[in-house]
Amino acid sequence: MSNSKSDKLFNEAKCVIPGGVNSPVRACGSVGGQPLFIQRGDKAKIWDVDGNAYIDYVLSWGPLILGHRHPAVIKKLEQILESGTSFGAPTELETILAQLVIDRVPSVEKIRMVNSGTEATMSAVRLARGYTKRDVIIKFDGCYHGHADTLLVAAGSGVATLGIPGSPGVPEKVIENTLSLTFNDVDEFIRVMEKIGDQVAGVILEPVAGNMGMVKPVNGFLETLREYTSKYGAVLIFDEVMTGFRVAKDSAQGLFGITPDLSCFGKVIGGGLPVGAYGGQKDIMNCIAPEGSVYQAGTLSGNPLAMAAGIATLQELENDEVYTLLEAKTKQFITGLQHAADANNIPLKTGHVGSMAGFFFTDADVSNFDDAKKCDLKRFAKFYRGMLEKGIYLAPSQFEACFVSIAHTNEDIEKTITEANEIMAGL
Ligand code: HOZ
Repeated sequence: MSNSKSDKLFNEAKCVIPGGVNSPVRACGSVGGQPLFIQRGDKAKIWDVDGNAYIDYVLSWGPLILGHRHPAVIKKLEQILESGTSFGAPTELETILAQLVIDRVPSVEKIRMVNSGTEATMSAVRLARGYTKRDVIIKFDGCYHGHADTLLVAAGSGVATLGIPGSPGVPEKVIENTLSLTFNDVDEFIRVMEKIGDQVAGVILEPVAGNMGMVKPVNGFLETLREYTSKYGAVLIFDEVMTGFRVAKDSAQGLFGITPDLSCFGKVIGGGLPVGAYGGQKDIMNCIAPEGSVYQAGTLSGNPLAMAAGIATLQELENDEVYTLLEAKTKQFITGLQHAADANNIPLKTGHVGSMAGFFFTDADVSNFDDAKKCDLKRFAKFYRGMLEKGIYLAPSQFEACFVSIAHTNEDIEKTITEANEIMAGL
């Protein structure tokens, strides 16, 4: 039992917060540790309450693509703070952020701001159902779309980390219209669509899965989803909460050249403040109240501080060179990890898309949730703990992705690889 301030704060938190955390993976249960309580962050580093520094590859689970406390974000926040924190009435900031998204992502003609990725996907599913007047939603095993009842089926992220199939409290009746298929299984998808395609309201997926670890779409998978949803009049929903403005300036849909009907965003578009959004073609988006009758609302939706952080972040990402730089840094990080594993005869599969990366302790290819579950989770936990001791902060679950920011320096990444080499040697 350590005497660290983090452990003391965790024990206090457990008395008043379930599990001591406000989101389950943070409890670090699956990697056999206790959470660090964080005091501050700057650029690519965070410091815990005991004064230890860590190079951060979690970046608040993705939003901080510019690193911690980027001057442009802080300046914009300070400027907006002068005028107030929330009005529950429209401000120009909402239109500015909406326009920034629309300018970059051609499939989005109109967009509605909400407060989290969960709200975005939940609302997009409702919209797809309202628009098509159908009920069935198809998702994919290991994709996580937040914790709304309809989508909490064979989900990744925390649910996968805890090893539970779903959640008590989600009535069977509520999910009887949710079908979860195998990610990257083109034939299975075609078979299902040919059978029930005319009942399907929407097909939702993470175009690059990031909540079963990082898993890329195989050639033809996204194309087939597009073809068959169009054929049967179902709405194709890309959950770009994680990939949006991270894997490319025009997000995963731009990178892979697929145009979804609806897209969900979060993380990067909030620049570290709580934001979600869903958008798409005008004829679908116009079904939302008050223009249409599909209802969705929120007291803090479009909050000025959140809009400001998002605007500052997207403006910093305007230049294409930023993405080239992010990609180069991420490649350096992930190939370094691969070399460290190879040098120590540790089977490891690594990959990255833009500045989103992932690794699995296995010698087999990982293309779906079943593959991800078969990887060596014990080895992951040992690696995670070793890296943490060396000052490298990774997500405390194999079923999450790693993120790199523009603030990660060559020295940060070199240090990470050196430490990885040492830890791999002892695995
Ligand atoms: N499970 C989410 C990321 N994939 C959020 C985790 C957290 O915020 O603790």
